[in-house]
Amino acid sequence: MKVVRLGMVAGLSVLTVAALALPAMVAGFKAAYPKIPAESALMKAGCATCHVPKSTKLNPYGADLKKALEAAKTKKLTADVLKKIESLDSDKDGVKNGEEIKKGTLPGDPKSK
Ligand SMILES: [Ca+2]
Repeated sequence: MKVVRLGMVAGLSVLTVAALALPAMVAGFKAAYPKIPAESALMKAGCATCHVPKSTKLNPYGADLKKALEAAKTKKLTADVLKKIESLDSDKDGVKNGEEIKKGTLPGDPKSK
């Protein structure tokens, strides 16, 4: 019983951290890219820009972004950090991250390009 309760507490903590961290990340992303097409998949993606939907797991774009944040020794998502991975094609769909963002497609999802 104790183990189950401990697991629930740990699970809640993970959810709380995610809920606190992600809106700031989404806000940082949208501030860096104010011209994302309004009705695009990217504009609707929110957390799924960098994460596997409904998960804290990172998609390939999120993983590259994490590396860039670590290299810049920051946790704050800025335009400078985002620019560093624009020339990559994180999801390997043949379209570079920067181009995908301009078009409003998902840089971490190879089915979106
Ligand atoms: Ca893509």
